[in-house]
Amino acid sequence: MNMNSKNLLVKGIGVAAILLGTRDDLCAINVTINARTVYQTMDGFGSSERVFDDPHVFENFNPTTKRAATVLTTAQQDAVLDRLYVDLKLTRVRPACPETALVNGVAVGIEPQNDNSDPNLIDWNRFNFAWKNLDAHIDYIQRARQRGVTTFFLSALNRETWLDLNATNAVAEYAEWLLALALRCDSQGVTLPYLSVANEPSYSRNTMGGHFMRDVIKILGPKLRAANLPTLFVIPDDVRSTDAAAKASIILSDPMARSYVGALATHLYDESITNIGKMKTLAQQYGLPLWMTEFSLTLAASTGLGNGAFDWADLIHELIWTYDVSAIDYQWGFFGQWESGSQYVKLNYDRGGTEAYKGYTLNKEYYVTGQFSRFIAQGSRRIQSVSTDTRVKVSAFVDWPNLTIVAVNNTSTTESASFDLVGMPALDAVNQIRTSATENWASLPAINVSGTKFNASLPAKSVTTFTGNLGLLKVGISLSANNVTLSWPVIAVGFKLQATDQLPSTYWSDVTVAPITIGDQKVATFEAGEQTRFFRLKK
Ligand SMILES: [Ca+2]
Repeated sequence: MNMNSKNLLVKGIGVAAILLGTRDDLCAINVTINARTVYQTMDGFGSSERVFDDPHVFENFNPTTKRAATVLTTAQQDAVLDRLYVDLKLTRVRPACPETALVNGVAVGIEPQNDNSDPNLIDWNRFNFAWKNLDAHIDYIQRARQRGVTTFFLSALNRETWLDLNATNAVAEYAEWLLALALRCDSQGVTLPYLSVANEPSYSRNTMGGHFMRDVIKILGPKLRAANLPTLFVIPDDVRSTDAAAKASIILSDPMARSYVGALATHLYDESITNIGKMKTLAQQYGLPLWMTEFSLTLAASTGLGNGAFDWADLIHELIWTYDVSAIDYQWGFFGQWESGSQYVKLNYDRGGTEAYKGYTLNKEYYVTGQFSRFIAQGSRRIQSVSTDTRVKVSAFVDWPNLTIVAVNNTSTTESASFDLVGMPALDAVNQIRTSATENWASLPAINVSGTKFNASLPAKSVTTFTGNLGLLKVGISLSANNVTLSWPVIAVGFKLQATDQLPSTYWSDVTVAPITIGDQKVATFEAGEQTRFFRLKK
């Protein structure tokens, strides 16, 4: 290097330093939150699940009990469930069930041999639902449901070894097997709202094609309804988006199969996450929610993503904001320390020694997820959020009267942002809760809102959640000529206009006039009658 270029280099550094020092003043990041534009309805956050005494959770085995060598008492299990479903407010469970294989030498088949040659006639004596075949998962769902879980679906890790997909009746036999599982759940008090035909049908364990899945749904859908079960299919729950989209296309292009589908789902392994765009296209085309049903930071490298907790926050943001994903399930809610990073709650034990349980650790991913899951209730609507700089990634949600704004800063510098709240009632202040390298769900001082704006500082590697209360939902009413016009904010999604002739009233009827949208208001206009009428908005 000659002297001239060295001088140039020094000058270059000097200029860069000046720019860094004043960057926040020169280019403040502006974020506009616009409640006039509404996107997907959020379905919640959850995880896959294995039961506490599954040997796989701890990668150990007690030959006497035939279960995991590490044992948690019921109270210790309850503490973990409380962290996941009470504190973190997860509302979804995805049991790794059924799993039909030899596990540590123990056959765990549910229908180890075909019950009979008639796929329309279940011989219950030939089925075994014991423990983690199914009944332990039903018990888990019940305990989770007591803590607020509403959404759960079985996803078959593999199928019975005797079932040859090319055999005559294979579709009907597989459908019968899934029906038996759904009926068993229902008989034990757990009616499945959803069911996945197979876990990762492009992976090696329960490989099957889109046509096979479509035909299973066409046989099983009517049988579920005949049994009075409302269960809808989650498809195709595949290992990666490209394969998921190919299989989902086959299923959805059949109108009868489509009518039994409740959600599209994919995992995010092996390829760039941008491929989930293919699933978003299908979700829009068929009017279905899109769920991301499994991902682990331990496999982030296969997608080109970083494996830090704030990379996970970035990914949650991307999925929700770019791809309109409405539900996000991490690989495990709890799991043994041997697979560190795959779980929200890490179960510690004396691995390789006594194998005794030693309490749990809440991973940073747990807290990062909580910045979303604790505030974005099921049924919340995402509203528009636009940041002038991708260093600050912001998503926003309304579940009237609650406004939630989640800001992710996954850079290595503190960023300042100015937020502008438009299309909604004025707020006095917003609360802020933050997780960073040194904070977990830290409650920070409220920030005053001036006019429609507030400013916030977002530390390096942090997720900040701002919450505000939009107040009472007010209905505007006006009379013009012979017409009555009622109006209310567009973001009060999920409310229905109802009317009655007298107060107090025990009978409110839905107003049948369909409202139109004008600006940020829903407006319903109808002819004024002779009688007095009272109106209300009801959720
Ligand atoms: Ca059978």
